[in-house]
Amino acid sequence: MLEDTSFAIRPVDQADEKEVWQPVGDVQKIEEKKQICSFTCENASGKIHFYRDDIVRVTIDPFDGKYDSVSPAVIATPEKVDVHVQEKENGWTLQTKQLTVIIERSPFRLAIYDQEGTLLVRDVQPVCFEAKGRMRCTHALAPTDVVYGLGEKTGVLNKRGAVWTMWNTDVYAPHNLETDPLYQSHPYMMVLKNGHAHGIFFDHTYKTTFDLRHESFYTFTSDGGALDYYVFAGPHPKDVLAQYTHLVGRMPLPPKWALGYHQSRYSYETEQEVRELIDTFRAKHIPLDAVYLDIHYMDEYRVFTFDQKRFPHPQSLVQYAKEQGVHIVPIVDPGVKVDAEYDTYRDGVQKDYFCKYADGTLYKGDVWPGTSVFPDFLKKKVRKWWGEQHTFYTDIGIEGIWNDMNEPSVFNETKTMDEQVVHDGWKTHRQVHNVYGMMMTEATYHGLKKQLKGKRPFVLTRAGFAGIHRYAAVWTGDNRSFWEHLELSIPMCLNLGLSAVAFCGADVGGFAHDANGELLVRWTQVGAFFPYFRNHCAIGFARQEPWAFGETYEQIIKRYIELRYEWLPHLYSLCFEAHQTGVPMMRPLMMEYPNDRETWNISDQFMVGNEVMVAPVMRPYTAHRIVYFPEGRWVDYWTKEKFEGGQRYIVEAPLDRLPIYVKEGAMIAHAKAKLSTFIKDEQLTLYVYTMKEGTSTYTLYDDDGTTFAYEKGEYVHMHIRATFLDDTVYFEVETEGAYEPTWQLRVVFVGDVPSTVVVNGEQRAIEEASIVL
Ligand code: MIG
Repeated sequence: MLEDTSFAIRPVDQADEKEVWQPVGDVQKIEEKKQICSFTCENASGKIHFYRDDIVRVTIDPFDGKYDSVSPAVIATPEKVDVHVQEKENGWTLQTKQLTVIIERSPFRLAIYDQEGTLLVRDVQPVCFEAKGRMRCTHALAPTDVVYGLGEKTGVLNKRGAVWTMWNTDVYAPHNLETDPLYQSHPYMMVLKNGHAHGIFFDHTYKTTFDLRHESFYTFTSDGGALDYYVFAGPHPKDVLAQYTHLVGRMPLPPKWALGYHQSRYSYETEQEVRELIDTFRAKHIPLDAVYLDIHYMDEYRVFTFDQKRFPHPQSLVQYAKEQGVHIVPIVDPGVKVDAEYDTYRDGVQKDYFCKYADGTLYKGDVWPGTSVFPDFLKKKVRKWWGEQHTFYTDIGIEGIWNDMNEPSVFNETKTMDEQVVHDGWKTHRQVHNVYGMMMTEATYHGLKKQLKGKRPFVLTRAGFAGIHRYAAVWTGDNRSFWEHLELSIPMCLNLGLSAVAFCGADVGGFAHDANGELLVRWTQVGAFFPYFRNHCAIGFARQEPWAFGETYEQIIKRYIELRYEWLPHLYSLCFEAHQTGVPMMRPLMMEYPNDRETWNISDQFMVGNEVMVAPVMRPYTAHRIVYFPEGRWVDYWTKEKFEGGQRYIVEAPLDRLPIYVKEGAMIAHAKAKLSTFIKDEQLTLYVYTMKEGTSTYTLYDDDGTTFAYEKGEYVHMHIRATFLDDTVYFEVETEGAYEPTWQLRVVFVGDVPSTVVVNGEQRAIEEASIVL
């Protein structure tokens, strides 16, 4: 407890850590073969490897391969690239169509430029290493550069001005702007330089730090492993995402139900309680697609069991829920209870699947079930085995799993597994800690995928590493029912999205602490436009279901949950875009307006796609706020009032109003509100926000919402182009894909209704301001 007093800042520990950094030295030899340039320095060997014209990998190894990378992040292999090499007075120049890498010989230093000559990366100090296996590099940053990404971090959108650490950690203490690290590690940044974006990914699984406190440089330090990073040329922020996700993969399409409204609590403790919960939603006509079973469903927290008293008939519960259009999602933690009569423990011990120390003794740690062991997810056969255990759930109709505590979290001083534990042979926990959770989630995803026979699994995870989006949605862990945490959730999820985790969200209403009606309303309004939308609440705190705070609040909350379902066709189309391009559905304004410096630091507004902007109210007793509008004209979604962009306005937002703005000219597809995604749409409406003159485009995507048939072309992809001219709208509609939609698409004009409408060259009659496309 002394650490809570001034004792914590006693002088003795504040003395500089004695650092023994050694530079890699001058380049002695260099050799270029195909698209790999290998070089030898006095104290290290290195490689510059072009993966594409716009992606280059840099590795520098002073340790003779002792610390080979075990990162699962990268799934792309290099493509053929033409590299032009030139020797210069003090080094070499390597050039592709999009990147120029300059190697300085003495001392060894790199500079990387894009094809327009923008400086992306430059060593401002020599790359250094420490005998213990640590590495450090220091790259130039201009004072006006903005840094985004770094995955799941607190703070504002721009990550400069702080040190960020990557070391997956369970943090129940209130998350502050500075709380770091949290549950995930994404050693990846997107840098915006005068409107030009580039990316850099340090593929290190060891603990790493990004020191962004300085005006003209940043320092990256890894606790181990050869230096290994990739640079993405950009120049548009969307290009950077396309390049990064080319390397680490893109999200599969989630089942549609995963995009609906989800209700959770730690815990709904009995079967009866879950049934009543679903019944209440239905009686009140509030949409609902999933209910979560937190740890109480298990028999003394043994994974792959149900408590016989609390949940005597899990199969009929799952069945009952499905009849109401609801999926049941149970939690699965990695800790396996030490209990010689428990099958999962026995089986895992017999097969030698749990983590051990080098001397062969099992690692044991305390988690919910008491003393537990932990599967070695770094081993392929363990992942397969773990995946297979999930037939316990899928056999009774479960299609979604929630992975928690997979940092891994252990109830001890270090909060995690002993760093001396070895995985998959001889990888220490120190080395693989940050990927443990991702490997668990991969096991879960693949297990479910196999068992669901063609249906899309849904997995939610707390821990993760770069690439986690290939397997799961991510939620930001244990926030609280604080207004500050509502605010925090926006830059956190925006930066997760910029780090390729497009499908993410925060616990709506706040996990710990007591929510109140006003907070829950404001949070539900925002949550309805986050990629992942779940209300979750901790044990011992005020109930937080939509009706928990009385009729007035309930009606508004219900309206916004319905709004979510009205916006689903748009959100689902954006999901497909994320799946195809890596560009997330929820975006910072910067992503659409990188040349408008006013957008660079906006943490309290966001875009949903490229033409919809949300500017929530996130303060108590507050019914107005300042909104920044980028260039162009914007239409208030509710009042249809117009705003001229390039300036700020004070807007009114009473409790029942989430400020939403649509760009003039935009088209947005909506459905009718419904109780669950189980119900098919018969009609979709394309709202066309008319303008005087100009062109706009929209892509509407749909498929069966449940299977992988979309991978074989079973989808409908409508590319709609609208040209507004002389009171006429000309639509050009192109449709691809083999899926026969269940709906008809009706066009409704918002704003001035045109006098003439032409669809693919054919004039059409307008009835009640609408036509059918
Ligand atoms: O608090 O399983 O973040 O969502 O309800 C420790 C119980 C364990 C942490 C998760 C939270 C979940 C809770 N878990």
